[in-house]
Amino acid sequence: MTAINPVVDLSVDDGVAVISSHHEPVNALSAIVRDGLTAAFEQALADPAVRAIVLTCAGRTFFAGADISEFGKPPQGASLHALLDRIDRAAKPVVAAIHGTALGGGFETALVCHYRVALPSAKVGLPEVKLGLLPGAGGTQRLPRVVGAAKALELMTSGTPVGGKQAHALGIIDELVPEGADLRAAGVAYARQLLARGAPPRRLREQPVAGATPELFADFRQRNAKAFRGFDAPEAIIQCVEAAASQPFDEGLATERRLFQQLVAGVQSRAQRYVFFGERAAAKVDGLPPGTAARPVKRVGIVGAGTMGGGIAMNFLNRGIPVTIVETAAAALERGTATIRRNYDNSAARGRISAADVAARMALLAPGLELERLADCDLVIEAVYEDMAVKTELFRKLDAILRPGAILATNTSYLDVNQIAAATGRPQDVVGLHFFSPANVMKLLEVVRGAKTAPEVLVTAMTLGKTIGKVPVVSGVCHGFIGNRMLAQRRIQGDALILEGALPWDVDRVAYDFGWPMGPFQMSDLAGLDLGWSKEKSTGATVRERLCELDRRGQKTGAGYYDYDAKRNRSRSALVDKLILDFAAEKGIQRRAIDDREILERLVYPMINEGAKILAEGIAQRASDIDVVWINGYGWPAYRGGPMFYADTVGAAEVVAALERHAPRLGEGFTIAPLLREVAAQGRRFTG
Ligand code: T1G
Repeated sequence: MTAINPVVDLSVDDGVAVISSHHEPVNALSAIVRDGLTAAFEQALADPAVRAIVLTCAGRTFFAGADISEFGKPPQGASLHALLDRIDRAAKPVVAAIHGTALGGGFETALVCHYRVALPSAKVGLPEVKLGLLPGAGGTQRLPRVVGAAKALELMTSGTPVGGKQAHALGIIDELVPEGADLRAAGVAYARQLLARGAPPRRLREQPVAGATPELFADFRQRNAKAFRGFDAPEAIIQCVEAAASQPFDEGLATERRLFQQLVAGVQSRAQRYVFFGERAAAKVDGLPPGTAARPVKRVGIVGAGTMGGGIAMNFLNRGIPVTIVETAAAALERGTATIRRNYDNSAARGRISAADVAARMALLAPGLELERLADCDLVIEAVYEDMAVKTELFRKLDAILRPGAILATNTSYLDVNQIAAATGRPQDVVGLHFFSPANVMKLLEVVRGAKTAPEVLVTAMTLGKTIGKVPVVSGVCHGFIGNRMLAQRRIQGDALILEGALPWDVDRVAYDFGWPMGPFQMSDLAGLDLGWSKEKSTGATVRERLCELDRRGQKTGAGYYDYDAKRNRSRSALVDKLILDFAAEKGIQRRAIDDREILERLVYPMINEGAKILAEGIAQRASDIDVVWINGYGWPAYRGGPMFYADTVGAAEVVAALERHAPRLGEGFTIAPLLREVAAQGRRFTG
């Protein structure tokens, strides 16, 4: 074994060379790896004793892609393109031996190798689209030549990897190596078989692209128009596959490179790369003693089997963690468990899970009517009615029932977690776990750190959040935590704008065009206008109250700010437009023409301002946490990076200037955050 450099080794044994990379943590194709591989291949290809080469990686995974942290910086080290071209044209067969996650440039490296073997547990994929990029090392030209145009389009525009077995079935992997077997040895054995039968290097560049018809591309664009809306990368990928089908291989490669360069230099990819690292940074909790260990969580308890409680329970059942769910009334309990069952049956009907999975998950669910059933739980999450008295009473009871060391969590979306914790004798074991509806789908989990929450309780919450497939983000205690506190600013401005001269349709159109899946008024109709509203206490003080009094409570009543047909398609309501004009007149508001720019600035900039306050107060650990919250919990378009990244895109000075311009209309008590002024004055950025 020769160490070519600190991260790449080369060994030769009886005619077969093994080139192996060991670059923690994921064998990213960083400059040092490319340098090592380039030198190793030169050596192996020049060595007459070598007749075949195996490329493999040590550690937890085959190459997980290009080194994302190198993008946007001056190029260093050997070129990946030159290396891959060298492997492609090699006169000796090269076998890739794959385990873990061969992604992006890592999978492209495997595709340029002439043969591929893998463990069934391996995953291969091209997730570049999630970084606002396209596979820029030949993937858009080689993958269609293996799986056909249609499948290649699907894999590259979704960015979703496929498992070893499916990759084998698709013809990507030539041989599956039994799980647990020595992959390196299996790779060498496969190379020897190739030599034994005199198999030549097999180059994908020589294969045709199957199934590439103009209809396919037109249909694909049309079918995905909604999903791809606003993103630049998907269209570029489609153009690359079209080039793969219509141009000679090297011209297709040139098309790929040109489009890649455009994307990598653009703000969208910069935003989405920032989000990639932001999501990883969010997992890190500042100020914890090093080596703080998580407590084991073998059984979870849920109090409340309503929409949130049921959704929360599914997250744990999906991961094989037993759940005891408790309700006060049998009917509510039956309704809750039936909803969970129905959700699973729907997933099975769509082929997402099997009937056996449904049975296994339901078998882990233990419904109950007494809190005492929770005594053996390691973690209990309450999802009961949002009322402080109800929550503190419940925590007092749980405190008496649960064993020492158990964690008590509240799913409140805005109440004071410290006050809830103070209702127990163990505030150090209390934490907020704020899930987002639908809780079994939404990725975001706000982990609310109370004043007395113990370090290991926080670590347990963060670790568990990742285990159940969430993006956990730490928030301090304040009204509405990070997300809802900023959302309130957008709601205030939306409500003001429709009185001053705009209408819900206009505000929602601007928000939609900005990239949100829907605007604030359509979202309110979806959530229900009567959240927190009571008929008895209603006084018609707001447009929203008046709509509820008219039984226009949102989609669920077929009418809210908009009218809805049976298919829930929305349309403008002349009645609502008139109600708003009358309401404004009643309040003596002189309506005026409001342009889209003002609407957008007043929806977004007060949120950024609130984000700056949240940062200054230490409620959020870092600006990227705020952005990760908004992208994973509130539909902020990923290609805009999040509110704080967007502030840096338009410039903090521009945000301050616009807020000063709109100040007379931003409402009483609105103040510009000192941190925002400071960042603007110093020409700094929030997001580094
Ligand atoms: N580059 C740089 N750092 C990376 C990295 C990468 N490709 N992948 C992971 N890391 C870091 C990550 O920041 C974290 O660091 C640590 O590794 C562990 O990651 C030319 C253009 C592989 C499935 O998009 O999806 O190739 O926080 O916490 O949950 O066409 O990482 O510890 O300091 O995520 O076990 C394409 C990205 C690149 C794959 C492992 N590749 N990575 O997940 O660990 S673009 C990707 C992942 C490209 C070519 C193009 C995941 C993972 P730290 P982790 P994990």
